[in-house]
Amino acid sequence: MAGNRTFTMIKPDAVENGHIGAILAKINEAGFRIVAMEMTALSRKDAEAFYAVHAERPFFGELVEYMTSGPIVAAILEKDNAVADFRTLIGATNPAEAAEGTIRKLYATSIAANAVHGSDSDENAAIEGNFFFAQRSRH
Ligand code: YYY
Ligand code: MG
Repeated sequence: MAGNRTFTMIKPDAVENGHIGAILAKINEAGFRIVAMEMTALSRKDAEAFYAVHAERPFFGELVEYMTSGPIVAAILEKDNAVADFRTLIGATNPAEAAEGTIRKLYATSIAANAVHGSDSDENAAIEGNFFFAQRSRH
């Protein structure tokens, strides 16, 4: 059903800092149902492919370094209006600008190490979910 799923990653800083449980609790409290979840790690090739849309941006190298620096948790989440509601729950990309109570405000350490990913459209939610949970031969 269109519009009821999004994709998230709990990023390496949040995993390293012990925030998996707290972040999953906030996700559940906000009314999202976890429909798939995996703790894994991104290879350089995975990270470059996942963030290919940012390949020409000045922060791309740092982003790939960071996203391959440790384990992550990938998950598909279900809720009405999932993409927009999840972006509200995580807050602005730069945690310094994120609203009080948002996941990035609470748990991010910097704009690069900003604790969580959230899809920006229904189309990308489907692509990103499939990247982790359909294409098992990615390595
Ligand atoms: O969707 P969102 O994660 O909020 O931000 P994007 O603009 O898609 O950038 C993806 C990712 O890149 C962001 O979560 C952190 C990193 N990044 C950065 O390190 N420095 C920037 N100026 C912008 C983004
Ligand atoms: Mg984005």
